[in-house]
Amino acid sequence: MDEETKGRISKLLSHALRHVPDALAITLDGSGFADVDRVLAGLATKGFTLDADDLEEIVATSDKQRFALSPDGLRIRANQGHSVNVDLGLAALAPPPVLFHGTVDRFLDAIQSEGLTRRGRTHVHLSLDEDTARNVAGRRRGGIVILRVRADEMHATGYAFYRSANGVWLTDHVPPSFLDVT
Ligand code: HQG
Repeated sequence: MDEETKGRISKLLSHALRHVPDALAITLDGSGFADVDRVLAGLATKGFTLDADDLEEIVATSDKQRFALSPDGLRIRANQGHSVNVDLGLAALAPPPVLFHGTVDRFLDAIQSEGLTRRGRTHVHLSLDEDTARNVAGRRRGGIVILRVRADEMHATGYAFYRSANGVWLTDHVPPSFLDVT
């Protein structure tokens, strides 16, 4: 399978497993998993004929490790990024002292007044390093702004943090008092 095809399938999977399961005629269980057989059938209706081994390869080679298979290989889910309400079962963890969030200048006034909000996803997404944050912001139009999140102070104040299976840090809300523009 060529890289372009893999990329297109990966986009369809992200969309269905994070936001619109109906797009592939699949259902997600409470922890976000869909049956691999149903996912393959859904992809076939979009013109992508692949088998479970091909899907496993897409999961294994995904640049951001966006997906995970269940240990028995029969189910698949997105590791993060959901807007549909799923419980990924992540344990609350102490975060590193500082995390980063990449955004663009047109959002800055709103962020400085209300903080980082979930904006339709189940969590605010934070990056471990500045380069990753810059890449996230780079997908948007506008001047890139990198925000530094004083995660250790937030955690000490009682805010919960989670780390997804692909290393994205998640929290519910970052109030403006814990943010610095770099
Ligand atoms: C902004 C990638 C106005 C926020 C990465 C962002 C990530 C506000 C946008 C994943 C705001 C939300 C998520 C406020 C936040 N007022 N704007 N109060 N608070 N914003 O896409 O973090 O490549 O939901 O700065 O790995 O950009 O898809 O979040 O610009 O984990 O696998 O509102 O996307 O993953 O945008 O990116 P998103 P995000 P994938």
